[in-house]
Amino acid sequence: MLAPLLALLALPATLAGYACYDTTKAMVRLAGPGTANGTVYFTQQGGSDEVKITGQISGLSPGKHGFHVHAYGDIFTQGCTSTGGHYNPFNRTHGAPSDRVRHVGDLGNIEAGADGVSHLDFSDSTITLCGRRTILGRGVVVHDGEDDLGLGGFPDSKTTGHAGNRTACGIIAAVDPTK
Ligand SMILES: *[C@@H]1O[C@H](CO)[C@@H](O)[C@H](O)[C@H]1NC(C)=O
Ligand SMILES: *[C@@H]1O[C@H](CO)[C@@H](O)[C@H](O)[C@H]1NC(C)=O
Ligand SMILES: *[C@@H]1O[C@H](CO)[C@@H](O)[C@H](O)[C@H]1NC(C)=O
Ligand SMILES: [Cu+2]
Ligand SMILES: [Zn+2]
Repeated sequence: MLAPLLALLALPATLAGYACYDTTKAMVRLAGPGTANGTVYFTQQGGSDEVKITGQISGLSPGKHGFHVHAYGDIFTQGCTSTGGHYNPFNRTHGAPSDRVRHVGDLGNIEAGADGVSHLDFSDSTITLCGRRTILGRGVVVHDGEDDLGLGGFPDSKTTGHAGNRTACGIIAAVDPTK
Protein backbone atom coordinates (compact mmCIF):
# COMPACT_ATOMS: atom_id res chain seq x y z
CA MET A 1 0.00 0.00 0.00
CA LEU A 2 2.69 2.46 1.02
CA ALA A 3 5.18 1.78 -1.76
CA PRO A 4 2.97 2.93 -4.70
CA LEU A 5 2.04 6.06 -2.75
CA LEU A 6 5.69 6.90 -2.14
CA ALA A 7 6.44 6.31 -5.82
CA LEU A 8 3.67 8.76 -6.77
CA LEU A 9 5.01 11.40 -4.41
CA ALA A 10 8.43 11.08 -6.01
CA LEU A 11 7.11 11.48 -9.58
CA PRO A 12 6.33 15.20 -10.00
CA ALA A 13 9.89 16.30 -9.42
CA THR A 14 10.65 16.55 -13.16
CA LEU A 15 13.92 18.35 -12.55
CA ALA A 16 15.03 16.30 -9.58
CA GLY A 17 17.81 13.80 -10.03
CA TYR A 18 17.43 10.54 -11.84
CA ALA A 19 19.42 7.67 -10.39
CA CYS A 20 21.32 5.29 -12.63
CA TYR A 21 21.16 1.57 -11.91
CA ASP A 22 24.84 1.04 -12.64
CA THR A 23 27.73 3.39 -12.04
CA THR A 24 28.12 5.43 -15.19
CA LYS A 25 31.00 7.56 -16.34
CA ALA A 26 31.48 10.00 -19.19
CA MET A 27 34.12 12.39 -20.39
CA VAL A 28 34.43 15.40 -22.65
CA ARG A 29 37.52 16.74 -24.38
CA LEU A 30 37.17 20.48 -24.78
CA ALA A 31 38.91 22.34 -27.60
CA GLY A 32 38.86 25.74 -29.39
CA PRO A 33 37.89 28.05 -31.41
CA GLY A 34 39.48 29.91 -28.45
CA THR A 35 42.72 29.11 -26.62
CA ALA A 36 41.15 26.97 -23.89
CA ASN A 37 41.27 23.19 -23.78
CA GLY A 38 40.88 20.46 -21.21
CA THR A 39 39.17 17.30 -20.06
CA VAL A 40 36.14 16.96 -17.81
CA TYR A 41 34.72 13.77 -16.27
CA PHE A 42 31.13 13.11 -15.21
CA THR A 43 30.59 10.23 -12.78
CA GLN A 44 27.32 8.93 -11.34
CA GLN A 45 27.36 6.12 -8.80
CA GLY A 46 24.73 3.40 -9.22
CA GLY A 47 21.60 4.28 -7.22
CA SER A 48 22.61 7.94 -6.81
CA ASP A 49 21.11 10.97 -8.53
CA GLU A 50 24.28 12.97 -7.96
CA VAL A 51 26.67 13.50 -10.85
CA LYS A 52 30.23 14.39 -9.89
CA ILE A 53 32.04 16.75 -12.24
CA THR A 54 35.83 16.78 -12.11
CA GLY A 55 38.62 17.88 -14.40
CA GLN A 56 40.83 20.69 -15.53
CA ILE A 57 40.56 23.34 -18.23
CA SER A 58 43.53 25.55 -19.14
CA GLY A 59 44.18 28.46 -21.46
CA LEU A 60 41.26 30.49 -20.08
CA SER A 61 41.26 34.19 -19.24
CA PRO A 62 41.31 34.61 -15.44
CA GLY A 63 37.86 34.82 -13.86
CA LYS A 64 34.45 33.23 -14.37
CA HIS A 65 33.27 31.45 -17.51
CA GLY A 66 29.82 30.11 -18.30
CA PHE A 67 29.86 26.30 -18.33
CA HIS A 68 26.88 24.48 -19.78
CA VAL A 69 25.60 21.28 -21.31
CA HIS A 70 24.22 22.27 -24.70
CA ALA A 71 21.50 20.41 -26.59
CA TYR A 72 23.62 18.67 -29.23
CA GLY A 73 26.96 16.91 -29.46
CA ASP A 74 27.38 18.23 -32.99
CA ILE A 75 30.75 19.98 -33.09
CA PHE A 76 31.19 18.86 -36.71
CA THR A 77 28.74 20.93 -38.75
CA GLN A 78 29.63 24.41 -37.48
CA GLY A 79 32.01 23.91 -34.56
CA CYS A 80 30.66 24.98 -31.16
CA THR A 81 27.75 26.80 -32.83
CA SER A 82 26.04 23.58 -33.87
CA THR A 83 25.81 22.37 -30.26
CA GLY A 84 22.68 24.54 -30.18
CA GLY A 85 21.31 26.21 -27.08
CA HIS A 86 21.44 25.05 -23.47
CA TYR A 87 20.07 21.52 -22.98
CA ASN A 88 16.50 22.30 -21.99
CA PRO A 89 14.15 19.31 -22.34
CA PHE A 90 11.51 20.89 -20.07
CA ASN A 91 11.36 24.30 -21.78
CA ARG A 92 12.36 26.28 -18.71
CA THR A 93 14.09 29.65 -18.47
CA HIS A 94 17.81 29.97 -17.84
CA GLY A 95 18.95 29.93 -14.22
CA ALA A 96 21.62 29.09 -11.68
CA PRO A 97 22.50 25.46 -10.91
CA SER A 98 20.84 25.89 -7.51
CA ASP A 99 17.59 27.30 -8.97
CA ARG A 100 14.48 25.15 -9.14
CA VAL A 101 13.69 26.74 -12.51
CA ARG A 102 16.70 26.25 -14.77
CA HIS A 103 17.75 24.50 -17.92
CA VAL A 104 18.95 20.96 -17.25
CA GLY A 105 22.25 22.05 -18.82
CA ASP A 106 22.78 25.05 -16.52
CA LEU A 107 25.98 24.23 -14.65
CA GLY A 108 26.76 27.89 -13.87
CA ASN A 109 30.32 29.14 -13.98
CA ILE A 110 33.78 27.71 -13.68
CA GLU A 111 36.55 30.00 -12.47
CA ALA A 112 40.10 30.24 -13.77
CA GLY A 113 42.97 31.53 -11.66
CA ALA A 114 45.67 33.98 -12.75
CA ASP A 115 47.36 31.02 -14.48
CA GLY A 116 44.31 30.55 -16.71
CA VAL A 117 43.57 27.13 -15.23
CA SER A 118 40.25 26.07 -13.78
CA HIS A 119 40.06 22.97 -11.56
CA LEU A 120 36.58 21.48 -11.54
CA ASP A 121 35.27 19.53 -8.57
CA PHE A 122 31.57 19.91 -7.90
CA SER A 123 28.37 17.95 -8.29
CA ASP A 124 24.93 18.44 -9.77
CA SER A 125 21.73 16.47 -9.22
CA THR A 126 19.75 17.73 -12.21
CA ILE A 127 21.86 16.38 -15.05
CA THR A 128 21.92 12.61 -15.33
CA LEU A 129 23.99 10.02 -17.21
CA CYS A 130 21.13 7.65 -17.95
CA GLY A 131 17.45 7.56 -18.81
CA ARG A 132 15.53 9.65 -21.28
CA ARG A 133 17.21 12.94 -20.40
CA THR A 134 20.79 11.77 -20.22
CA ILE A 135 23.52 14.23 -21.14
CA LEU A 136 25.47 11.49 -22.98
CA GLY A 137 26.06 12.48 -26.60
CA ARG A 138 25.27 16.13 -25.95
CA GLY A 139 27.72 19.03 -25.92
CA VAL A 140 29.63 20.95 -23.28
CA VAL A 141 30.45 24.60 -23.97
CA VAL A 142 32.81 26.94 -22.10
CA HIS A 143 32.14 30.63 -22.73
CA ASP A 144 34.41 33.67 -22.92
CA GLY A 145 32.30 35.52 -20.37
CA GLU A 146 30.54 34.99 -17.08
CA ASP A 147 27.08 33.43 -16.88
CA ASP A 148 24.90 36.00 -15.06
CA LEU A 149 22.61 33.12 -13.96
CA GLY A 150 19.58 34.87 -15.48
CA LEU A 151 19.92 37.98 -13.32
CA GLY A 152 21.87 40.39 -15.54
CA GLY A 153 18.92 42.12 -17.17
CA PHE A 154 20.34 41.70 -20.68
CA PRO A 155 18.06 40.52 -23.52
CA ASP A 156 19.81 37.12 -23.44
CA SER A 157 20.12 36.77 -19.64
CA LYS A 158 17.08 34.50 -19.48
CA THR A 159 18.23 32.26 -22.33
CA THR A 160 22.04 32.11 -22.23
CA GLY A 161 23.07 33.99 -19.10
CA HIS A 162 24.72 36.57 -21.39
CA ALA A 163 27.89 34.46 -21.25
CA GLY A 164 29.26 35.60 -24.62
CA ASN A 165 31.17 33.68 -27.26
CA ARG A 166 31.90 29.98 -27.13
CA THR A 167 35.60 29.53 -26.46
CA ALA A 168 35.71 25.73 -26.26
CA CYS A 169 33.37 22.78 -26.66
CA GLY A 170 33.25 19.01 -26.90
CA ILE A 171 31.03 15.92 -26.97
CA ILE A 172 30.05 14.00 -23.84
CA ALA A 173 31.12 10.40 -24.46
CA ALA A 174 30.43 7.31 -22.34
CA VAL A 175 33.60 5.72 -20.96
CA ASP A 176 34.43 2.56 -19.01
CA PRO A 177 33.35 3.28 -15.40
CA THR A 178 35.91 0.83 -13.98
CA LYS A 179 38.84 2.93 -15.27
C1 LIG B 1 45.90 23.49 -24.56
O1 LIG B 1 46.02 24.72 -23.87
C2 LIG B 1 47.32 24.94 -23.37
C3 LIG B 1 47.26 26.21 -22.54
O2 LIG B 1 46.76 27.28 -23.28
C4 LIG B 1 48.28 25.05 -24.53
O3 LIG B 1 49.60 25.24 -24.06
C5 LIG B 1 48.22 23.76 -25.35
O4 LIG B 1 49.02 23.89 -26.50
C6 LIG B 1 46.80 23.45 -25.77
N1 LIG B 1 46.76 22.14 -26.39
C7 LIG B 1 46.08 21.93 -27.49
C8 LIG B 1 46.10 20.52 -28.00
O5 LIG B 1 45.47 22.80 -28.08
C1 LIG C 1 8.34 27.13 -24.34
O1 LIG C 1 7.97 28.17 -23.49
C2 LIG C 1 7.69 29.39 -24.16
C3 LIG C 1 7.36 30.44 -23.12
O2 LIG C 1 8.12 30.32 -21.99
C4 LIG C 1 6.55 29.20 -25.12
O3 LIG C 1 6.36 30.39 -25.84
C5 LIG C 1 6.87 28.08 -26.08
O4 LIG C 1 5.76 27.83 -26.90
C6 LIG C 1 7.24 26.82 -25.34
N1 LIG C 1 7.66 25.80 -26.28
C7 LIG C 1 7.20 24.56 -26.22
C8 LIG C 1 7.74 23.60 -27.24
O5 LIG C 1 6.40 24.18 -25.38
C1 LIG D 1 32.68 37.04 -30.50
O1 LIG D 1 33.21 36.42 -31.64
C2 LIG D 1 33.06 37.19 -32.82
C3 LIG D 1 33.51 36.35 -33.98
O2 LIG D 1 34.77 35.78 -33.74
C4 LIG D 1 33.84 38.48 -32.67
O3 LIG D 1 33.68 39.27 -33.81
C5 LIG D 1 33.32 39.24 -31.44
O4 LIG D 1 34.10 40.38 -31.22
C6 LIG D 1 33.36 38.36 -30.20
N1 LIG D 1 32.69 39.03 -29.11
C7 LIG D 1 33.30 39.25 -27.95
C8 LIG D 1 32.49 39.95 -26.93
O5 LIG D 1 34.43 38.88 -27.72
CU1 LIG E 1 26.62 27.67 -22.97
ZN1 LIG F 1 20.70 27.91 -19.53
